[in-house]
Amino acid sequence: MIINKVSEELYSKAVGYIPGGVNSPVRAFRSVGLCPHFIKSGQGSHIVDEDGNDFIDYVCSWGPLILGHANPEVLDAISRTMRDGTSFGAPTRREIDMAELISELVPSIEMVRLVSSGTEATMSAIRLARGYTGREKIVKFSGCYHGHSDGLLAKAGSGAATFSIPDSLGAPKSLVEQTIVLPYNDLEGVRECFQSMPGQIAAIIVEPIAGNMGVVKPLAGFLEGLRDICSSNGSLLIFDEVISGFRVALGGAQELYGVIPDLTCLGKIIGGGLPVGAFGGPRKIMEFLAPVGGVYQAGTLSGNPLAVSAGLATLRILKRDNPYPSLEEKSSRLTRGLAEILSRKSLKNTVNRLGSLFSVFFDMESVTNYEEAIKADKSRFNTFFAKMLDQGIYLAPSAFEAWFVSTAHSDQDIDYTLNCAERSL
Ligand code: KE4
Repeated sequence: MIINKVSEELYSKAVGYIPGGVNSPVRAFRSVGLCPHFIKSGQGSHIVDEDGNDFIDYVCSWGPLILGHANPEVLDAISRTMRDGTSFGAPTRREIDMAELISELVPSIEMVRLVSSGTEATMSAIRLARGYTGREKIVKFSGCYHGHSDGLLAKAGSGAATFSIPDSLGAPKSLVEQTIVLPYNDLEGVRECFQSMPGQIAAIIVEPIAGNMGVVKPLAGFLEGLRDICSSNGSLLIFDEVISGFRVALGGAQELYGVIPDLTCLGKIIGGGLPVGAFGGPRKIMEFLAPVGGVYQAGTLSGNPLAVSAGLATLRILKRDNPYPSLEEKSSRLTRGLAEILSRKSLKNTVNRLGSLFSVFFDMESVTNYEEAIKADKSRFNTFFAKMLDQGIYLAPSAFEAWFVSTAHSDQDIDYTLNCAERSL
């Protein structure tokens, strides 16, 4: 039985100073109706909260920690860097190393601009696409979440979906009107949209593997179709690979599906747990950015030495060790086990997985878009979540998020998780 006493005390103090007691809404556990646990430390695949409860962690900071918590090589890179200072507001050698490595691992990225979050990356990529094409409209898909910039908070996934706030207060109507929201995996709908607005659409932004309505994979031909539609309409295809980048393959979803976007947005893993985002693409587009071109974008801590050293160390380890086959093996064993337990208990379910990224939908046979995802049995998820938490398994506190497996998750972790699922269901 998990004691949550200290966390409850901390939470009651936190809500006095921080809206909802958290610095990011989904952490508030509101969707699952529980008090959030204040985390004290993490090591490998485990986190420990302020009451001393130990959990196997499948949130992994919402994706960045593909190597697990406090990876020794990553910590070593940060500590070596910080001895020379933390930030200069000037170019550093390390930023070239990072740009070169990203470009090597994601060949469609000839040039890259580092920022401090995924939101900044997608917001800037959209502005760049508008500046490059001279057009204003953008297309996104319901259930996809691309961070919280005004124009992208239309039928967003993740926190917004969890709170079923399809559009956010405060996002100017004039701006959101420029955002067209279509159903994910509906290629015909995209075609019709472009036919109805010839020459007006600057870009499509898409999670090539959606991770913010639960995990939803592209149907065969969907990404290829988006590529063709953008190419024949002079619009840019933007892949938001903040989750999928370096997660599903070293080259991300674009390597896996062989579909090349015009711009790619990155985040999470490329910061190794510190704040880094990035967006990149061909030189002919990227050089529209200031100070070369007329699209302004900036950031005090963009390319921050500490954050870049953590990200560089992480990417170098992924390149050196190629953990993807073992991540695949561990994650498939976990999802097969979960599906088998659910089926044995004759609980209808579907598990959408790609590599070490997956989610479980209760009471659904298949989920290929947001409209289907929201039909999944949320209350059963919430009961499952609470019972797993009580046994020391820390899942994302929302049916609209993903499970993340790291290189630090052991076979024992997987076995124990399956035992807990057996008891929870
Ligand atoms: P950040 O600004 O939170 O670094 O990144 C925004 C973002 C952009 N694109 C995708 C595909 C994303 O998933 C995200 C952020 N993901 C959420 C949860 N899936 C972060 C968790 C949170 O909001 O606290």
